[in-house]
Amino acid sequence: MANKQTVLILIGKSRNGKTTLLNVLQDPEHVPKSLSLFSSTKSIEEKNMNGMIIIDTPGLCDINHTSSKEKRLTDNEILKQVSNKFQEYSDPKKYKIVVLYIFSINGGILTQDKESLKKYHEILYKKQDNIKYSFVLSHCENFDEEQRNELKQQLSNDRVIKEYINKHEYKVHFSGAMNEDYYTLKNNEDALSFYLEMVNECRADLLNFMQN
Ligand SMILES: Nc1nc2c(ncn2[C@@H]2O[C@H](COP(=O)(O)OP(=O)(O)OP(=O)(O)O)[C@@H](O)[C@H]2O)c(=O)[nH]1
Ligand SMILES: [Mg+2]
Repeated sequence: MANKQTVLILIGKSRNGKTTLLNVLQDPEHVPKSLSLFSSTKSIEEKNMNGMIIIDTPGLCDINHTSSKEKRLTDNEILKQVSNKFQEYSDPKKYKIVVLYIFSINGGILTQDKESLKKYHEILYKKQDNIKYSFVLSHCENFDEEQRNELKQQLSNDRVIKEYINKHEYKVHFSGAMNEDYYTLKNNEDALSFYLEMVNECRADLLNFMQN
């Protein structure tokens, strides 16, 4: 797939860590904003990272909050826009597409995740040489390689997820991010360097998957 431009599409349920992953890919030491209740990405955003196009999308299944100035898109509107973006980059001579479905291990994998996955899969899945799919488990900065392998095993044991992995060849990757709290811990030197090492390991593994 040499000389083709890589297009990364980040999808998943709201608050699962799509935007954080984008930021960590750009800067491994990025510290995300602290947790909030509502979705923050309101529209599709496209970034260029060293020639790679990264498309961040609003998450599905968020609650509609009226206090926000910007109206939230409905799930169907989001799916439509993501599908249009996918079509825009679908020329296999020019692009290779990497679709990353983000799960958060923070709250576990929910029914909403599986429902969202099914909807995205319907509009984004094509068995084509220039398109790859992977799940990413976010919030993994405090898991070493062995623990991540254990998580991967757990994920592949799920009846629904197993189908995607075995039949449609979805891969499994991990991501993590630094956190404000990590910097305020006492005697935190070792913990800090451990978290950063894990963030970097996950990031390197993902970049390798995307670029090859
Ligand atoms: N520690 C840690 N926190 C994370 C990670 N990913 C996300 N977070 C936290 O979760 C919050 C929500 O993550 P976002 O990246 O905004 O999630 P999103 O999927 O872009 O959310 P929407 O745009 O609302 O759909 C962040 O502000 C962080 O506080 C991670 O890998 N590690
Ligand atoms: Mg976001």
